[in-house]
Amino acid sequence: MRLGHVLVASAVAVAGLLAVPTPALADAPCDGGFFCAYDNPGFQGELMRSNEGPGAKVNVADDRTESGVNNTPYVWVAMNRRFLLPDVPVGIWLPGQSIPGMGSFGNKADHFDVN
Ligand SMILES: [Ca+2]
Ligand SMILES: [Ca+2]
Repeated sequence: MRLGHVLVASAVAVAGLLAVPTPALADAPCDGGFFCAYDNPGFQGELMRSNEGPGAKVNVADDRTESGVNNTPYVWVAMNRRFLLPDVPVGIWLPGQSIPGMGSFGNKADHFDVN
């Protein structure tokens, strides 16, 4: 019985650790009206900031983006360039959305399409 309680408590603790909330926009280091891309998870190491609008293709250092903040009213799509194949999306940011880590899609984007 006692062991059961310990196991339940451990499971709850692990679940709490996994449920990492997206930081509030006010905490993200990206100015209002801009999209910012970062070299590392957690919005560290800014690679690019832009306030381009719909239709723009915004360049970023190849294969480095791992997090981003979208403080624009537009949709930003991270695109990976492929040899002899169409570009493929590796991340999408809705207006106002922050993504603290792209996981296995990180370190692939070569430019962003703004929609
Ligand atoms: Ca990186
Ligand atoms: Ca790439």
